[in-house]
Amino acid sequence: MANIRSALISGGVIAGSKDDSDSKELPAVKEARERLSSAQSALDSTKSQLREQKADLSVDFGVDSIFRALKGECISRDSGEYNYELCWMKQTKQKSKKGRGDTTMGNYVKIGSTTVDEATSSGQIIPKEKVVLEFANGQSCWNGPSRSTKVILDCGEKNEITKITEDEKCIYSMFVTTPAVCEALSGEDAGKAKGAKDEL
Ligand code: MAN
Repeated sequence: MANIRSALISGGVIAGSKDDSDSKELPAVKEARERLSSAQSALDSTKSQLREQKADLSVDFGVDSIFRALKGECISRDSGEYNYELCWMKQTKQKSKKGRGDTTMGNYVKIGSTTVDEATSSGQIIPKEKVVLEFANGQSCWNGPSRSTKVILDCGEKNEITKITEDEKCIYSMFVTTPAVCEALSGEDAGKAKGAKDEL
């Protein structure tokens, strides 16, 4: 009797006992279980792609999505105690040179604008409108606000951080040049960028 049962189990006609159900289950059941598990992982991965794409659609990439191409790129500048990093459309960071770890200076929120006083070639100071990438809700400052950064953009041939200032405790300005804002600027600034290119 026992021999007949084990022949039926090994032939896949009946399932084994509870204890060995994993190894001895019917091939059709095993196959169905495998199909279910691979369909489940395909569903999970599609769901996570959907989540990522929904999040991406909610990001402000500017007129004509001009800043989309910069997403995922990072630039940095060595300044005083820290290396400062801008990961476009994502985060700004202060990285300790003494191995004290990184401090997030803000997560990307939106595009805005600000007015900056600028000297003309004749030395006259005039207010100029600049495109700003706003980063907020960074690491909280001891006895202060969450860190935030205004990334003030200017037309330039390279993506480059030119200056960082801490205007108030934990509130930073990062001055950055990029070709991404050249189109939006006046003839004078566009000429400046072209001049930079011609010098190469
Ligand atoms: C760190 C840096 C500074 C900041 C202080 C505030 O040292 O993030 O920029 O002013 O913390 O405690």
